[in-house]
Amino acid sequence: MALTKNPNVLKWLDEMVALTTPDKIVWIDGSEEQLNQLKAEAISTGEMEALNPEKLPGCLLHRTHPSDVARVENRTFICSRKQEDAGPTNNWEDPKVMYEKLRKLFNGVMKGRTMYVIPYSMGPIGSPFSKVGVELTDSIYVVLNMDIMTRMGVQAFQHLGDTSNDFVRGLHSKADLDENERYIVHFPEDNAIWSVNSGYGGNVLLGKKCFALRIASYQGKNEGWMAEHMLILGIENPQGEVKYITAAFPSACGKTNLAMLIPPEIYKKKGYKVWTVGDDIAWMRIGPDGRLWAINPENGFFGVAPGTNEKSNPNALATTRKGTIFTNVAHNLDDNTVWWEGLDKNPPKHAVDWMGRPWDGTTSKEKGAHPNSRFTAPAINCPCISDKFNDPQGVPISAIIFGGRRAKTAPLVYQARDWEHGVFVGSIMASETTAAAAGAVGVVRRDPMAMLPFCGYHMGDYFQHWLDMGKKLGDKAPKIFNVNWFRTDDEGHFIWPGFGDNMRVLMWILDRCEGKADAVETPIGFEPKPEDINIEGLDISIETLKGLLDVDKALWKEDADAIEEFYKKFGDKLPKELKNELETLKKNLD
Ligand code: GTP
Ligand code: SPV
Ligand code: MN
Repeated sequence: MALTKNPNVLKWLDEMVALTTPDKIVWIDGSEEQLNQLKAEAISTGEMEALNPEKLPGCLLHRTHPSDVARVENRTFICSRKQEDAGPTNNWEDPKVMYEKLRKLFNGVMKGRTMYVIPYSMGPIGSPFSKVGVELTDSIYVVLNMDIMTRMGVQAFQHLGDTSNDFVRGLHSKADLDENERYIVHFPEDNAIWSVNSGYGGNVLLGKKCFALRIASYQGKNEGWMAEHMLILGIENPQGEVKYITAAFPSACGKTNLAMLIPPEIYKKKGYKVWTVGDDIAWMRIGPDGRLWAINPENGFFGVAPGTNEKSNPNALATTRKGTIFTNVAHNLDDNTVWWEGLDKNPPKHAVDWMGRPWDGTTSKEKGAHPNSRFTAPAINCPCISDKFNDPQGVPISAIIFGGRRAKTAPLVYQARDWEHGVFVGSIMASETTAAAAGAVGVVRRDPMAMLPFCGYHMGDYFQHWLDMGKKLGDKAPKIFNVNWFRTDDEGHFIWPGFGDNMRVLMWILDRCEGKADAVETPIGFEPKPEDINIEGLDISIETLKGLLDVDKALWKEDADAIEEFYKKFGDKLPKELKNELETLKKNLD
């Protein structure tokens, strides 16, 4: 029975049913009973495996097709009516042409299958920030993941109401998982997303990157707010005051880890605490007080498994100990648990690797888990979840941090001189590519604001939107910083210890926001004096820290040339403010 009377939903559903011709339609109400049924069904067909009920209660294992393990940026499209509106950084096709192509792929695709109708809210139900989506899918895996990642079920239809047309229409089918016919397509002007021939998270959990970033960034530009690829965390001082920070790092560059960090002993014993609001996406609006406020539109964490362990990120690990779905990790057959590279030093002997093949972790040279294997874990499991996680108003942001993986060039931390310079700093972000997207790993590419694969419109207009938001925020704007945890020495080892110790850098950042810390002016912005980063208890010297903060002018001149080249892409859509900032950088370097 239909869970809504909303005629806009019903009409669209009729059209999609006529196109895909499922045998059966199941409305997802979000009840425990229904979810248990679906879990049992997925287990009975082998789509999912139930894990050890004592060690990992309520946890499931799933493997995607080996050719379907990451986002596919070359098959991801922004189909705005005008090509210019998608801009030079997105794949584009005329919506008419694309709909026609996709209709062929979706035609009758659900014959013999069930269509699940998933209503969901991005953001807390009832929050002015929140938005509703409906995803139609033929995958139980998608339903169970959406349950963790969003506020899913009948409450979302209640939030939408009986007449509103403001919901994102998502259509997904695994089809045959044919990678040559795989398409992840966004129609921003239609509020629609069509995804076909994939079963991997970022391509099929349509509330996440497709809606909450690509469609939402477009909505945000039109409606005067921001959708960003950012974590949100709170730092509580010993007096109990909490200051909030957002940070944009590209995929697999440390957002989940920073969002859940454990303070080093020196801060812990003074009474500092860190609270997680979000680990991947922030929706930000200007509040009644004129400050920038952020919510996390998600309800769970779709985190990178490899490297997650008791030392690097104990909070993330604890979050995954119940009610979690593991995708493409190794299956330990001895005790029916999961394993991945970097979990511990005891890989299982009797195991199955991420491709489903028998695997002996004590002898095999191959990896047991895929480098982009993931956990889908409920946010409420997180030991450091913020008490503002469900707050409909979100949290006020004091600082915005950009960062990426740079072996050289970018120093440990620097501060932008002002908002306009900060937008420049975000726009010139570059990072080495990771396994989160299909393609070469370790290649440096420009990834403005970590949004290169996620901006749903022309990147030049996106820069302008950032500048416009800054004008509205005026002197209430958050301060902007850039960090790099990934500088390496001549042997390729990371110099900075990273993880929990990143808090030492955050403390300087907060002190700067409160006007409590000094800085030195460099050609690229303000940097801490080395003695203003607390390295007590670390075995790195002040000399090493100086090295980490060093601005190599020759490298930066090369970078300035590369930025100039990159900027050419945007033609007259490049805001003049950014052109001026580049000129200033060049002058400063001379
Ligand atoms: P997405 O979910 O893809 O958006 O990734 P993310 O930005 O949340 O990255 P995540 O925190 O999952 O980290 C990805 C990888 O970076 C993991 O292998 C981590 O171990 C590693 N990493 C995270 N923080 C640090 C750090 O401070 N230093 C070093 N050296 N590695 C880090
Ligand atoms: C990312 O790639 O940035 C992720 C994982 O957070 S995905 O959902 O696949 O986009
Ligand atoms: Mn991400």
